Amino acid sequence: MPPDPTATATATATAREIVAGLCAAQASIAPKYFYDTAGSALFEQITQLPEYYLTRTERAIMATHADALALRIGPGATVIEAGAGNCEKARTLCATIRPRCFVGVDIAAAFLQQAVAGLRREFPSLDVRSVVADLLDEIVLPADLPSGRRLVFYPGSSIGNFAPEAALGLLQRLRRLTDADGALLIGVDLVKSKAILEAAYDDAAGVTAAFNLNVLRHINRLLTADFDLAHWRHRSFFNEEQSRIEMHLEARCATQVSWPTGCRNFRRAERIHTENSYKYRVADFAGLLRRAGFGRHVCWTDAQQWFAVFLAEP
Ligand code: AVI
Repeated sequence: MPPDPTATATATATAREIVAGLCAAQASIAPKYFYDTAGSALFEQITQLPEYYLTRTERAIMATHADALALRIGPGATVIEAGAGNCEKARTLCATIRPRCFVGVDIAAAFLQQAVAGLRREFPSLDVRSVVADLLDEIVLPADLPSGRRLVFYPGSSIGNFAPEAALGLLQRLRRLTDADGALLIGVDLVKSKAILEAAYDDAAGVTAAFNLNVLRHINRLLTADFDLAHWRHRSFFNEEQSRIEMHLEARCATQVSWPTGCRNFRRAERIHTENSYKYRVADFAGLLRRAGFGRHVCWTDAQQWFAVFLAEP
């Protein structure tokens, strides 16, 4: 079979983007490359770790305020989940607000198809759709979505993986998905003690370390590169000035990585920046929502004020 020109162009653009990151003075790998099959499974494990309070705290907040949410949204809405992943959180939300239609949006096509198929089986009367899209681009919804209220759902504090200006851009894109009387339901991790934050990103069982290191395996496949995982260690810390957890891979020794068109040498202790996870104060995130065009919101938090769920409306 002749090579598919679109797939070849995408692979070339991906390789170019990865090489640019590796060759920059401060080397970096974009966090989207964490999520190959192994990385997605490791992330699932992270969400169940005792140190990773985010997922269970968000779930508890949503359970506490389920009735208020159902009352505010009403039945028969269209739920649009950005970064739907395995649609696990959508299950609980759909059981709570009983929407007419669900649209899962994610960049990982195969994973998404599988997840929406599961949702269809569980909610046979729900009109379930899927849209394969990168949240960095404008999201184009199916033209034939039912009329009625739209609820855009962006859980898990994934907004924290964008720098504040990029987060604003994404919130503006999500605002464009809601219609005049639509709403956004979004989970946001809050600033808290350094010790709690740092433990959440460097757990005792080493799952976050395995998740971080796995990105090199994925890059080896995408770029036909030869990262030796034994030469790298997981590093993470809370950068208070920037209000973000930073994840890096640090060279244990002087090492070289090569790929078909080039190579880079790393000194011992040199780092590759792999992720930022911004932590917000409630007032600062509320300000971001206002700038994105959401004029009103309610904010629900847990008793410790570790995590916030905002329901924002234009
Ligand atoms: C997906 N995202 C919200 C996670 C976070 O907490 O920033 C990714 C993650 N990285 C390490 N642990 C979890």
